[in-house]
Amino acid sequence: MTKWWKNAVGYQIYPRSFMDSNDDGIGDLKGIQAKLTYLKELGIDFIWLNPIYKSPNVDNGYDISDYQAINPEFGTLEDLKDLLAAAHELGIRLIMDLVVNHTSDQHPWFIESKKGKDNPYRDYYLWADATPEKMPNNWQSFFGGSTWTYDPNTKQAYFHVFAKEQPDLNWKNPAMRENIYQMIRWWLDFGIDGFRLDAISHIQKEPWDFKITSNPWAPFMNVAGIETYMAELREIFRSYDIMTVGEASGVNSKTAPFWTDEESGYIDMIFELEHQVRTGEPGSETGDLLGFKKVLSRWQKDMQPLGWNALYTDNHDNPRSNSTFGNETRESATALATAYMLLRGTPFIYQGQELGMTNFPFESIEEVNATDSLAAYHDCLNKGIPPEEALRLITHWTRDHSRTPMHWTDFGGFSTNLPWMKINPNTDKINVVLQEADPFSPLNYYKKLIALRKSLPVFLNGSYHIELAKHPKVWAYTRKLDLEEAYVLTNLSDQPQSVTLPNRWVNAPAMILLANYQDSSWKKTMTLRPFEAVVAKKDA
Ligand code: ISL
Ligand code: CA
Repeated sequence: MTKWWKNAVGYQIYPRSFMDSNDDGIGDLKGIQAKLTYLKELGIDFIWLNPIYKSPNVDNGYDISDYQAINPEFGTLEDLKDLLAAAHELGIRLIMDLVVNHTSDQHPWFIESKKGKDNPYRDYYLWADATPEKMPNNWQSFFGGSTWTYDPNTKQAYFHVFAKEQPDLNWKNPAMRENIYQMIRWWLDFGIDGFRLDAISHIQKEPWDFKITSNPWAPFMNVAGIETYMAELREIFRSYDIMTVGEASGVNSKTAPFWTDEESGYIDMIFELEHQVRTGEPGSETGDLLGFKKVLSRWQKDMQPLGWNALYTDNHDNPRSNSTFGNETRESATALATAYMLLRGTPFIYQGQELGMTNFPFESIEEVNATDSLAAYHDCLNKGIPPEEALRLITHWTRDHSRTPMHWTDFGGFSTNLPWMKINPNTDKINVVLQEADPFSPLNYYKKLIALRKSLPVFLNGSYHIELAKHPKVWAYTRKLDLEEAYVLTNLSDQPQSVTLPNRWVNAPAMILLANYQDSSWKKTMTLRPFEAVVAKKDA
């Protein structure tokens, strides 16, 4: 039987920026509940919520101080129960972020751990002898600076791959693991439908004397030995009817089928992180569309038939794809959607992507929130870079672009109060109210695209073949299942592109199923207009 999540479309909600129900400028659980019918009409089958747990918010909820409590800014456990029930009522499932590579430094385990070398929680984290001048090794963290922070009380340093307020848990410790497993079961018994596993490929580390050669992240990226922990997690996951998607950088397209094999894999699907390929100088890079096509094609090929992909263009860690890969038009928003949503895998839509929301025009460092961007800004200043240039450099590709509030109306409609982050001024042109009324809006196109994806088995189970593989601007592919064949043709550039369609696409009559221009044709040779997308099927 086909697992429910294979034919499902997911929607990622960044709770802080989705909908505010109590006018404090911060999105919350009741706000999400109020918008469930919007998601239902879009065709969404499940929601992934970014972390809503108790947190000091150094990394916006990815620093958890209590796994089993809700951050009061978002509401209560009761509110979550209500949301879950209301979602289930509509046939929408809900998965939560599972952040177990690290906790907050305010988590009771770490507060205990810090107290002394013989504290029972000492080994819940990773400590090693150090001096203020000399850390145990020279590894660098993802957010900049050493992976170590010195603690003068015990003359040791603790390890963190992200911010210093996010100490890494020690997965070698069975007692720690048992606590984490209990927490996971508690949530699954609560009734949620699965997890997105945050930074899961980092839970195993190389020995501290490991020497970095080229890849600075090698010492904590999919390191051998992780299999033991993943297998233990699999045991828990397999005893529930849930879905799991892992953010697993370092698990490459060759090993990912093993991770996601339906019979023996650890998790159901993987978010690869390779396709966010950039081109250009720092501070003015754009997305590399050819790189995007190449990476995703390789994953499609390597993941069939055993593995399963999680498909996405946007998320809370990247700028808006309609700005980095597109040209901020409805055509680019819909062409990108067509290109990735008909691939083999489970598609995710990040809030606002369905409207073609764009990057934010940052004008001041006060508008920047992301921990890593702020650290990078201060780094620039320390290097003597003038503040204006530093702001340009760090806001060009900051993840804050995707974290501005959702555009419900021409003035935002997110909150009646000042929102925690500024609303993009183009909400007057890009918003739900306008797009619901416009039959050709990205929102209405997404609805058709989702319905199309679900209507034909070829999009669920069909194999993937790339066509016109060498074309620098056009991504064309076939999905094939028995006698059924679907063709996806997208011009991923802002210039017209001439193409000669492969013979197999034109030998038999074809029927256009969907297009983002109103008068698209299907001929052996044709010129695609900027960001034109056409989906057709063999008419047999
Ligand atoms: O491995 C990486 C780069 O090759 C990193 O991208 C890393 O896997 C990623 O940054 C992890 O992101 C997730 O965990 C972070 C959090 O800040 C992000 O928002 C989250 O998506 C720490 O919990
Ligand atoms: Ca609120």
